[in-house]
Amino acid sequence: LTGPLAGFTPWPDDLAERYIAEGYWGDTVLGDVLRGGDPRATALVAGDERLTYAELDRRADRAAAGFLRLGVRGGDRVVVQLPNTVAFAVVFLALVRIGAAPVLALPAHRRSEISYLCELAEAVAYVVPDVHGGFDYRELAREVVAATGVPHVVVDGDAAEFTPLASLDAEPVPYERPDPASVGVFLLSGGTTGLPKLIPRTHRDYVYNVEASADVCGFTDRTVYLVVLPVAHNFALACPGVLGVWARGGTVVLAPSGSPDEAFPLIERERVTACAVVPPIALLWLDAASWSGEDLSSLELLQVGGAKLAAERAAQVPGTLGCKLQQVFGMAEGLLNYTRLDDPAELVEISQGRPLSPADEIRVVDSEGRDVPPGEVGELLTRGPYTLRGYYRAPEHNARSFTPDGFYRTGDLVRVLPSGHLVVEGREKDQINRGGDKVSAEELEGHLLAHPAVHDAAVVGVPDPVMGERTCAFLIVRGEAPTLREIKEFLKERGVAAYKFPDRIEVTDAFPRTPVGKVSKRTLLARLG
Ligand code: J2J
Repeated sequence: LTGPLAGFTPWPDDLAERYIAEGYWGDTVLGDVLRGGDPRATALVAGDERLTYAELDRRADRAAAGFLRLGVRGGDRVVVQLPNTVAFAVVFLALVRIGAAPVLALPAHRRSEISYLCELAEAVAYVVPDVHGGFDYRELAREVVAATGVPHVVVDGDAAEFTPLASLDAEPVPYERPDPASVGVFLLSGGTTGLPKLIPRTHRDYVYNVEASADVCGFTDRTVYLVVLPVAHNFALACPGVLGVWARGGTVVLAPSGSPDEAFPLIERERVTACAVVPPIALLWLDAASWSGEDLSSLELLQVGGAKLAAERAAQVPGTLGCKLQQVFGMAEGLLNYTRLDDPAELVEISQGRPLSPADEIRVVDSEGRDVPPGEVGELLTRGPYTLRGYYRAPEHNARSFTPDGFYRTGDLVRVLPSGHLVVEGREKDQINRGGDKVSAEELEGHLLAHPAVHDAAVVGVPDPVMGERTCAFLIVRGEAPTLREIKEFLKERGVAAYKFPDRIEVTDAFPRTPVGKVSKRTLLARLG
């Protein structure tokens, strides 16, 4: 295969036919999701800006014309690194409408991640804010252009030498509607390898993901959804997220962060009904609710996912925040598990939900790939109408990440309750889940090994009451040991996103090994006591 579909692994024909015949996949494309909304209703609130459905629709069509004029075409990839702003909404919709796939980077990513994404995706453009969170993205863009030669940089705000996003606001032109079977958007994988992976999501599988999620979560045109996680993350974007709200005609309110002093006033002012958070934010909210003066009574649903929420804390949510809790165990690769709105309280507290779709196939297997007896812990494998069949342009990694019959190996250890709900019991993959942010141990070890004083490195997740886990790097050094501060400075220089920095380093003489000679991270972790 060449062209836009090269590197994308399609579903086998027989399954694709079944997903169509059974109504999971339709003809709707991502750019259509908000077309059903009442044109006068509010689609988006961000700061002082409020856009109706008609206004957002028009802004998207105008930007689509601007991107076409810039030379962006259907089938192209564009790396989008925008925070929770109107620009994200407009750029995302514009690109998916013309069939150019946004590659959704997080605001925290830096030169190392962005350069790699631009190269892997052969991006024709890179979209950034001017300055956000005290960081100048135009400087990052200069480095990325120097490293990759990405042809266009589009800047929301003061563009300096680059293309202002405002200049793409053009008279709408007709454009070709993308094929629903084509890749609509690329999401980033949490990653377990040296380099991040891209997840191709087709229009039809992602639209199904959005629609089915909106149904399970009871979203309607009355829904007012607060975005506190990065909108570029699958959870906040599509589970049901921003796209799910638009599909039902509700209102999206963008918050800059999940901090109670920013989120709570917005909940009160906009009468927010639903929100998705990671466990550390849920814990902050549980603490802050008792002393904050804001009226949170509009809140009906708090979705918590990305990392495991302790059952004791889960049990406090309804009483303390006055809303329903929904646990969400999801992944950008596809499979979503939700507790249901009418599940008994106990299931909502102790489980991470059950699969979204009747067509989701689940297996729980031992290390030899055999199904474990019902109720026992094993690795979760899955395939279904919205779970990827391969990472983008990663044949070797795909050979390991999927079974021969197309099940995705999640690397998560789960057990299945009689009700079909899953309980996440741990992880087999070499990844740290730092409050929902995923850090690939191998990727971080690779960066650490580049430090002149580091002879060898092994990265582990250390249990933490707030973050779930924090990152500890065990180092074997030559000469004088670097300090944590020096290591962070070094990683910053290398252009690594700050959430991947170790929280702690431990210098050691040798790594314990498993019988097959791999570094025993379990033993390393146990050394911390
Ligand atoms: C334990 N581990 C969890 C949970 C995710 C909704 C919600 C989350 C994500 C997400 C997402 C967990 N308990 N409740 O995309 O749409 C860990 C698992 C999983 C990995 C996926 C969504 N919820 N996890 O977190 O792609 O290890 O997606 O495989 O970032 O997060 O990470 P990510």
